Amino acid sequence: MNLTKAFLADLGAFGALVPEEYEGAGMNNTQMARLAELVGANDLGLGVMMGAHQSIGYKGILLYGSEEQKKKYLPDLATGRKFASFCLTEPSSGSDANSIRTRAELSPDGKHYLINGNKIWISNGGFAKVFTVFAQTPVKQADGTTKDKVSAFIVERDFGGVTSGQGEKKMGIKGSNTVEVHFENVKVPVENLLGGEGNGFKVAMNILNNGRFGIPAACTGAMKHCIMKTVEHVSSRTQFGKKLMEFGDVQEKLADMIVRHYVTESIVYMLAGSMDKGVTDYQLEAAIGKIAASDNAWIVCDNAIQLHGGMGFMTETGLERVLRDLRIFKIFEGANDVLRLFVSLTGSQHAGKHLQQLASDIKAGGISSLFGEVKRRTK
Ligand code: MYA
Repeated sequence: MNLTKAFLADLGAFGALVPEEYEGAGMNNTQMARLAELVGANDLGLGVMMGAHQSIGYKGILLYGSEEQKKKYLPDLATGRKFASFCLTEPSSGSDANSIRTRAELSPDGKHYLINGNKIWISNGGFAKVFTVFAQTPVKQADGTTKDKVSAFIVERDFGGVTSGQGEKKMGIKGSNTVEVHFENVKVPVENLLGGEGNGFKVAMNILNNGRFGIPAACTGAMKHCIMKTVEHVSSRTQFGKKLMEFGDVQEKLADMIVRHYVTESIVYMLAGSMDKGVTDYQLEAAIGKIAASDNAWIVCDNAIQLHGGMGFMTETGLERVLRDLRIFKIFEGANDVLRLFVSLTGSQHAGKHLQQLASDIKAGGISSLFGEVKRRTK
């Protein structure tokens, strides 16, 4: 792993999106998607390690960091001299990200926060030196009361009080390190607040939105790998006197795999391309892409195993590992079930706001507003 890290660091693969002025590779999202695709085709566990570092681990610094924060942290992170982790999930807070219990209390002199809490399933958490940590902070409201709100912090292991648990035993992505991370009276300077006090939930959501195209890109690579292996197999294996590829059922399965790959690849590059063009409202597309990619990749890999027959079940063929690695992609970075709800609720929220406006227009302007709306919709 150390050799691989050094090789990838040399290529600039740990700082794909980081501008060159901070020692990054200065790629755009489309180029980063290509990188994720290549990595995903070869080793999804390595992809998770790279993604946890740059797609979410230090993405907050890139998106919300002050100039000082960027200068201080990005060069070490972009070059792989240091690694980063994203610390949101807790024992009692997975999909319900807003309910975290980790707390950050401001010191009486206002110079630092004291962070206490426990995070679980943290990718890279065993060796990361820099953590993006989400914690509840008491925030003064306009009416003078105080309310707990999530804030984001850049925490260094060297601040003291940061400990990591043993590597978790997992079904797949075994090459990626997954641990608990504990914060005990960690003294964090106020300068390390990220994105402003009380804005942490939005910071977390936007980091996730922004990094989410990495999963479809990695899944696209994995699907391509499965398809290529399957094509090789069905065009060389003979049964009942015919090549497997001559059987209609085999052709049908292969066509379905290719369709799923093409659809996912198209979503990846439409999303990454829109982001490169400066589109900022991509949260729905990112969620849809993540759902579609992880579901499609699972089906494609399963079909690849099926078309390989007994060989597909053998470790030596390498597909069972891809299937095990892919399973987590339906769960992490937003469980598909929750993201489906997010897609449908965001859609209805938009319609709801529009209808609310119409209702107040009718109250103010009478029934003619309703006729106007009916006419507009009929058109
Ligand atoms: S990291 C952990 C991942 N965790 C999650 O993804 C948590 C999932 N939960 C959520 O996303 C939220 O809690 C949900 C909302 C969506 C359930 N964008 O009342 P609300 C706004 C922008 O609906 P809740 C990991 O797994 C909303 O509009 N805004 O909230 C590691 C509202 O705003 P306003 C959003 O019911 C994986 C406000 O927030 C979004 O509490 C390693 C409250 O909304 C959004 N998305 O919950 C990955 N959602 O108040 C490695 C909500 O203004 C990958 N809001 O109306 C590797 C890939 C390979 C890469 C290879 C690279 C080389």
